[in-house]
Amino acid sequence: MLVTVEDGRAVRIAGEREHPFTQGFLCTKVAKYLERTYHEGRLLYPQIRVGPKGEGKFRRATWDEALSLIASRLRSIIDSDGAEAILPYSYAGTMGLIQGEAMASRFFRRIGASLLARTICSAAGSEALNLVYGNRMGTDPETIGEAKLIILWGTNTLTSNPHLWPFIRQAKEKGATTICIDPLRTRTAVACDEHIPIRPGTDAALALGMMHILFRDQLVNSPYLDEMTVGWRELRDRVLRDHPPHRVAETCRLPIETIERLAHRYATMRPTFIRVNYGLQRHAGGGSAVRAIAILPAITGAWDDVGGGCQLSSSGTFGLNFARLERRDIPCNTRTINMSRLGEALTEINDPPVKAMIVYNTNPASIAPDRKTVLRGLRRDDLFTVVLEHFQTDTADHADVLLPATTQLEHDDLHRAYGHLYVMYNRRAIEPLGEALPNSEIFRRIAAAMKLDWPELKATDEEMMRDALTDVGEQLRGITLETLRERGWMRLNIPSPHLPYRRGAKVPTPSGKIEIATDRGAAFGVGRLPEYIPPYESEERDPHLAKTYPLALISPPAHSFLNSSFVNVASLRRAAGKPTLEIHGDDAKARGINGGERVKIFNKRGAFTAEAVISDRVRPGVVSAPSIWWGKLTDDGTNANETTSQALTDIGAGATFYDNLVEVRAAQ
Ligand SMILES: Nc1nc2c(c(=O)[nH]1)N[C@H]1C(S)=C(S)[C@@H](COP(=O)(O)OP(=O)(O)OC[C@H]3O[C@@H](n4cnc5c(=O)[nH]c(N)nc54)[C@H](O)[C@@H]3O)O[C@H]1N2
Ligand SMILES: Nc1nc2c(c(=O)[nH]1)N[C@H]1C(S)=C(S)[C@@H](COP(=O)(O)OP(=O)(O)OC[C@H]3O[C@@H](n4cnc5c(=O)[nH]c(N)nc54)[C@H](O)[C@@H]3O)O[C@H]1N2
Ligand SMILES: [Mo]
Repeated sequence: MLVTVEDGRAVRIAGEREHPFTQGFLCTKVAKYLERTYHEGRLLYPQIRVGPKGEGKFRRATWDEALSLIASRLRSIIDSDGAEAILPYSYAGTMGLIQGEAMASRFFRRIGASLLARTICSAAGSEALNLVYGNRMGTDPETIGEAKLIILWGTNTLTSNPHLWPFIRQAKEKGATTICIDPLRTRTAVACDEHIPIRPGTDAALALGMMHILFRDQLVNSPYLDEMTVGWRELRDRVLRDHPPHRVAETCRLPIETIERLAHRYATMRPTFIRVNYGLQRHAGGGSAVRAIAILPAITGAWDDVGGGCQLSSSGTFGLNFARLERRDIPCNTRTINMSRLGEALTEINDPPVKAMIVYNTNPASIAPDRKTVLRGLRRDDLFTVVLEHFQTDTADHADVLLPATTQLEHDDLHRAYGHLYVMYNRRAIEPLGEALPNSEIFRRIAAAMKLDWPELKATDEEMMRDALTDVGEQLRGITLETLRERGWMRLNIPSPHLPYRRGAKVPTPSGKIEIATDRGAAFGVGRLPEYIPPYESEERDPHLAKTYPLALISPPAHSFLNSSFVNVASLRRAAGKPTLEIHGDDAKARGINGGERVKIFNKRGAFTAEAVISDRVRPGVVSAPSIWWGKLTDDGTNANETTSQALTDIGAGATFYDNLVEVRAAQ
């Protein structure tokens, strides 16, 4: 990202043309980052709550007053309930290493706070990759122009990963076939040659059915399987027995021919690339789905080809020293709270109850599942909440102390990626607005106000950057803070193209092979072999529920929002319009719903309202509510997370946002 500054003010923002992956363009949202940075709603000084929680009334305070209030409240909670009653809550507002879990982690470890399991986004898929491959690596995205078949599986690439698209376009121009597997006919599906509208939560069945066909028709790559994998014969016997195409067709609600054709194309075209993404793992069996899909390229040996294989995340390629950055050596034998069950943590846990929560880089009052319970927790009078933010979000409305944080233009940071192979330096472009401070500095000051005297709590941002780059693997050789600062970004020191699982490569699992059948499954909460695990909220598992609430609600990222970030940016909110619910004509007619009408979407957890859009972009039985709206910026103060559940995925204990049955009716 290139920022032009005139007289201390950022006046222009653009993509870096030289960057091999992002190629000079910014996504729809970040292109508006200046509008966001200079937004009239920016928090410019510390504030202390004056009205009831949730109302959002604050008075201005000095940093000294705010910090000493925080220090004394945390001290008294530690004295009365123990430090475990303090909960950090953070996620992906910034993905910078320094403004993420660096000083924050050191601080919380030193006081002995509860640990947070950061599961809300990618845990199921990441852990599934760790199970099969021992790490999170995949196809070098810059090579996929070479692919002849590209499967976009559970990803709305043009919305959520637009920088991959130029490479897909390259492949298309050279004649590649593109297939999108998604219950919704997204803009990505429309741009592909074929769209397979799978029933939500059934992708593992489809992948296992494809394997059945590959083994049945002897389309597998036995030399690759023998050399690079363990357990493939066991898998073969299982899929031949349990996953015949007719059964899979019924599970996935797809024609048998679609499954046969998909499998045959997958086996006979080369190179084949699967972009599997996070949408499909937000279901009960989400981890198992990623596990099964990730095994497909091992069965055909697609990993051997430049442009072949599969990519969920590249984050494991980086090998940064997180242990040193976060000081994981500081002993901290405290309990772990799963962030995807925040509602439960704030309303049910009692050993000890959560008495203080420090929120940074996240907006849980909008983005966490089972919002009604989350809000009930946030409104507890005996909960002390500190929020570090750019804006007065739904969460900030519940803060006792609200602290102004710097944006990416106003602080320095280091970044890795999860979809490409470059380390990046985030150089500060402008001075912090108002009295805003970087998260790292805020935690340093809280530690100082609490009179904590550990040297690692005084480390500068630069020292922490050096920690992340110290004692690192070969892939970071030559990548120093100095070279990064000078160049802005550097490719990891890995071969180009990077072929992580080409024949002959050592796979970082205990066996050194791709683990197709493995006893390690048990440690991940699953069996030796990948299986299909039906959604919690499905006919298979709960027929009564499926009758009462017959529609599967998906609440995917809206094109103009980044989770709940940018919802308050006027130009982007205008582009998003208003909260909508896409519903198939048959489902609308059965309920007497007309397009443009206000509808109520509900289940036993809660309800929200939206404007009905009748559309064949959704299949019958599926509805879609582009998200994630700030409740306070909607007509009735609600959003789709009123209906989502705190149930967890099979692998990784991740959130199951799209495993969510609802009913819809015209709102009064
Ligand atoms: N514009 C925009 N871009 C974003 C984000 C954003 O909010 N806005 N968020 C960022 C973040 S944090 C993340 S994690 C990524 C997420 O981006 P993706 O990994 O692409 O995940 P989602 O957008 O959640 O879902 C992608 C698609 O999966 C489909 N899907 C849902 N359930 C199923 C299923 O059971 N099977 C299949 N095959 N498909 C299913 C949805 O309909 C959706 O079209 O995007 C990042 N990029
Ligand atoms: N229904 C539904 N819910 C979902 C999802 C979905 O698809 N559907 N997606 C889920 C996914 S994939 C994710 S990743 C989560 C994301 O949820 P979050 O991690 O909460 O992400 P955002 O909603 O973008 O909120 C980030 C907040 O951090 C703030 N922020 C940004 N930079 C900084 C900084 O440097 N310092 C401080 N202090 N604050 C900063 C922003 O202003 C913003 O309010 O949401 C999940 N929730
Ligand atoms: Mo995410």
